[in-house]
Amino acid sequence: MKKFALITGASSGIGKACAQRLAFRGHNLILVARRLSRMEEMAVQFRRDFNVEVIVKKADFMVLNEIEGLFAELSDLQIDILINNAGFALGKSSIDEYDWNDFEQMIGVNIRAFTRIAQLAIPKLRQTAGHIVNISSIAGIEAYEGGSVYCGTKAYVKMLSKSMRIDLAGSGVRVTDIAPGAVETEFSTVRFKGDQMKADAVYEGFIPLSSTDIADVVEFTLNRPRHVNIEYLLITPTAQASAARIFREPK
Ligand code: 8X3
Repeated sequence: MKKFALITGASSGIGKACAQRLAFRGHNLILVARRLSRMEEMAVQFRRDFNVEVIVKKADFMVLNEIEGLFAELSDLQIDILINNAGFALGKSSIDEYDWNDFEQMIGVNIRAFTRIAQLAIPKLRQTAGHIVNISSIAGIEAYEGGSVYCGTKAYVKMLSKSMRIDLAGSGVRVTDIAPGAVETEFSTVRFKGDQMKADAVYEGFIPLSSTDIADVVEFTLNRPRHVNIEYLLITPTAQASAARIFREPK
C-alpha cells in the first residue's frame, strides 16, 4: 500500500521546501495549508517532475473541526511521515501592548492545532513505524523582547515533542524536534503584518538560513537508519549566536 508524508503549512517556507525535497525523493505527499491554489501549483509540478501522488487539502488550523474532518477524509491512507510545521508569530511588542487576538491565533495554531494534528496522526504513524518531525524554534529555548506568547508556544512544542518521544518509545515511531533560528521566509512578513521594511530588517547585514537549509536537515533526520532517532537539533545562521544576538555587517 502506498505511503504518504503529511506536511502542514505546506504552501510556503519550510513546509514547502520539505514538500519539494520529499517529492524529489519519490515520496507521496498530503499537503495541508490554507492557500489552496499555491499547493495545487506545487502538486502539478511534483506529479509532473517526480511522478509522485500528491493530495492537497485546504484547512484553517484555527478550526479544530477542519482538522478532524481532514483526518476523517484520510482514514484509508497510510501515513509514514508527519512534518508538523504549521505555525507562526503575529506581532512583536511588549506583553501589555499586545493585541489579544494575536495571542489567540498563535495559541490556536502553534499549540492547539499542532497538538491535535499530532494526536490524530499518531495512530497512523504507529501502523507504519513512521516519523514525526515537529518544527519548533530557537524561540522555544530563549525568550526575547516582544516574543512572549510566540516564545511560549515554541517552548510548548519542545516539551510536547520530548513527551511524545517518551510515549512512543517502543512503538518504532521516531520523533524529531527541529529548532530553526533566523530563516528568511514569509515568517517576518506575517509577524509584521505585511510591513516589508520591518520584515526585511530582520535579515539585514548577515546571511540568514533558507528554508532549503532546514529541508536538508529534515531529510537527514528522516534518512537515518530505523534504530537512530535524532531527538533535537537547533540550526542557526553562522552569524546568529542566540535568539537576540546576531552579528550584522555594518552598512
Ligand atoms: C523563528 C525564529 O528568532 O524570530 O522562530 O523567533 S525567531
